[in-house]
Amino acid sequence: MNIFSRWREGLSRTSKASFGQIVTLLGQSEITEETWDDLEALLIQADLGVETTTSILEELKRLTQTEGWIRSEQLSSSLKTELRSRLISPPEISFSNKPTVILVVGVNGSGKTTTIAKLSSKFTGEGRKVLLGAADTFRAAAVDQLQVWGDRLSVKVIAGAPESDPGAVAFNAIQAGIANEVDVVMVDTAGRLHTRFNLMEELKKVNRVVGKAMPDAPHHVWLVLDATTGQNALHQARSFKDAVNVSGVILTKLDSSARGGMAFAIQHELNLPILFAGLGEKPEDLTPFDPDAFVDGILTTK
Ligand SMILES: Nc1nc2c(ncn2[C@@H]2O[C@H](COP(=O)(O)OP(=O)(O)O)[C@@H](O)[C@H]2O)c(=O)[nH]1
Ligand SMILES: [Mg+2]
Repeated sequence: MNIFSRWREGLSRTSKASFGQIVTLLGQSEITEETWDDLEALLIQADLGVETTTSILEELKRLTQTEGWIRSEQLSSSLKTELRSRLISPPEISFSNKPTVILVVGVNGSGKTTTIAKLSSKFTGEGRKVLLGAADTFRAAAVDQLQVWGDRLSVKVIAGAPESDPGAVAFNAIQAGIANEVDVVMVDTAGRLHTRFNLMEELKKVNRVVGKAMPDAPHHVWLVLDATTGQNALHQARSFKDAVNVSGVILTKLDSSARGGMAFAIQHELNLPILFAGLGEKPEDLTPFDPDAFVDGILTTK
C-alpha cells in the first residue's frame, strides 16, 4: 500500500465526518455568506481551534476577493494549501548520542506503552539496539505490559519493584543502557498519580534524575496525545510542556478519531512538531507524520 492510501485508510473516520462535509460544501455552489459561516462551523467542529479557523477563513476570503472567485469549488485547492502550510514538517530524529535517551510522557491511556513498543520495533528494524525503562511504577500492570512487549520484541526492560521510585528506575535504565552499549533508551512514565500536581512534580524529578545519569539527557521528550480526546488533550499538553522540555508530539488513535483537526490545534497552540502518528494498533501502524499525506487523507472522501 502506498503512503497516501495508508493515510487515507487511517483517516477515514475523520474524512467521513467533519472534513467530508467540508468537501461537500465546497463541491458545487456559489460562494455566499452562508458558505463562510458553514465552513467556519465545520472547521471548528473538526477541532482545528478557533484561531486557526479564523486565520484560514481570512486568507480564503482575501484570495476570493483578489482572484474574483464566485464558485465554492474554487476554494478547495487553496483550503488544502492553507491547511498544509499550518503543519510543521517533522525534523529528522537525531540519534547522535549513545545511548540516545527518550522520555515518553502523556496521560494514562493515551498510548505511551503501545507507542514505545511500536517505536522499539521500528528502531530495532533500523538496526538500533534498544533498551526500555519501566518508570510507570504507579500501576503494577503497566510494568507487566512493557515487559510483555519487551519479551515479544527481544528488547531488554529495566523495571523496579512495584511502587518503587520512578526516578531510580529511569536512572538504572540509563546506566544499563550505557553498560550494554545500546543506541536508544526509552523511558515509559506514569500518566496518572493522585493529583495532576503530583504527576508533574514526579515527571520533573524523573527528568532531573535522567540528566544525572547522563549529561544532556533526556535528548528527546515525546508527548503522546490521544486524537480522540480533542481539545481536552490540549489542556493536558500544556501542563506537560510546562513541566518538562517536550520536543515533539506523537498523535495516537487517529484511526479511531473523527477529529483529526486536532493536529492543527496542536501545532498552533503548542508550536511542537508531530513526529509520529498512530493509525492503528499494529506495530506498523505507527508511522512518521507526513503533513502532505495527512492533508490529502482528511480531504479525501471515498
Ligand atoms: N486504534 C488505536 N489504538 C491505539 C493506538 N495507540 C494506542 N492504542 C490503544 O490505546 C490503549 C491504551 O494504550 P497504552 O499504551 O496502554 O496507554 P498508556 O496508558 O499511555 O501507556 C491500548 O488499548 C492501545 O492498544 C492507535 O494509534 N490506534
Ligand atoms: Mg502505559
